[in-house]
Amino acid sequence: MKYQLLYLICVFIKCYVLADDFCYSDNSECEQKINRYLLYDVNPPEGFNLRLDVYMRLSILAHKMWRSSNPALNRFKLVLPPWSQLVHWEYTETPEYIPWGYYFDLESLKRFAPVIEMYEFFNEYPNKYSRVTIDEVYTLQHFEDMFETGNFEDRMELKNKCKEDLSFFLYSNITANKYYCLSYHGPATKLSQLFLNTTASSILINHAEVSLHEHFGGKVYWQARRSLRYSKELVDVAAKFRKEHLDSDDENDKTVLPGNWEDEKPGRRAVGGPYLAIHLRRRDFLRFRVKESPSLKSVAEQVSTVLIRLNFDTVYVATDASVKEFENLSSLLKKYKVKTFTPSEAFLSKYKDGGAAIVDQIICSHARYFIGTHQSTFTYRIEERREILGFDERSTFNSFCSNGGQCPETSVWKIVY
Ligand code: GFB
Repeated sequence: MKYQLLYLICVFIKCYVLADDFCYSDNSECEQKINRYLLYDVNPPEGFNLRLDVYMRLSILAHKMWRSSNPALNRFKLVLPPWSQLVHWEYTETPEYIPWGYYFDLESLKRFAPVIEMYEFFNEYPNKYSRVTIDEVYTLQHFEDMFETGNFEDRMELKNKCKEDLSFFLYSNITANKYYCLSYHGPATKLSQLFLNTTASSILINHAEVSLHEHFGGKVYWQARRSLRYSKELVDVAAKFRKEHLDSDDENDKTVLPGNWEDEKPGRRAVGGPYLAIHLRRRDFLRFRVKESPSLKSVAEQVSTVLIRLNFDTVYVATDASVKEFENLSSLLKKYKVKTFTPSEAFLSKYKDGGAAIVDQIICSHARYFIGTHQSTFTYRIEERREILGFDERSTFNSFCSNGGQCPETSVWKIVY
């Protein structure tokens, strides 16, 4: 009797497993099985805000495929690579995988493109003994001859060998069936051509930063950017700081946005809080951009000039400078109120450096006037958010001048609806 029962259980399990391999049109669980997954990874040394730009390129690809009537394309989900071991952030030996939901409002992202977190992918995707096998991996690389020949036309070509060793993610439980090296020049949206003639259900694009924007600064770019809203928790932390230290809130500053980015309307009504905000990039910028980086004395002079012009006495400083440098700057500005966000230990243990960076960016984006660091993607993301909030562009696109008084020409990327 005991054995008969065991046999019946085995037959039931076998039938269940077999049935699971077939798709019935009215079976939604089954529908999930024919999902396709697009994963991507970025060159390890790239920083947080360039990675966000790469996300936008890939999310535009995912958005366009999602809207396509082609069944080979419209079932792709874009898998968000967790935040881990970024070179500019403090990190532990054992990788920590911070999900996007800690930093961004996933519901908002999902209104633009069908994105999922990596842990959701692990739950959905078939795996054996917790090992995931990705069907196809494409490692992108630049064409070697591009600069010699001056051929900047869109093109792609499979190569026998990659220029670098193949590596992807920091996961030890991910392997792949097929690896390809792909010399590539063109927008990320053209990658969809690769997905038409394959039945692979999971595809990883490695070195996704090689792919470009289709229309940088165009309407779809801005939709992707507008959907990339920060998480409510981080917005709340920044709002509390603004209220308590900067006398700033959305009602008075005229920076209230609708709950859904799709309902945002063009307009330049934002006034901003009564403070000047600066983003002062130091660390590696001091080493690699020696001539362009102003001394602290010069920064203090430039800040003071603007504060006098605005008739303000408060400056908010967002910076990656050392504590010593920050103290020096504060003492040079001792006539004024110098404010900065210092995260608590509890905050840092949950959100790490990335959370502190976002809070700084939010606070800078609400100031009446902003000065950033030329060619820092950290500054770009602040400028974009100020465009979304509806500031006069003259209060946004300003960069620090160098010691010699040379002031960089700040590119103005106005919002397009
Ligand atoms: O975002 P990010 O790559 O922009 O800056 P760039 C690197 C990191 O520095 C950020 C920290 O992720 C932050 O952790 N950081 C910079 C800041 N400024 C601030 C700030 O004001 N507040 C806080 N809390 N953190 C690129 C690099 O940096 O510059 C590239 O990604 C390269 O690797 C290039 O080094 C020269 O565009 O400024």
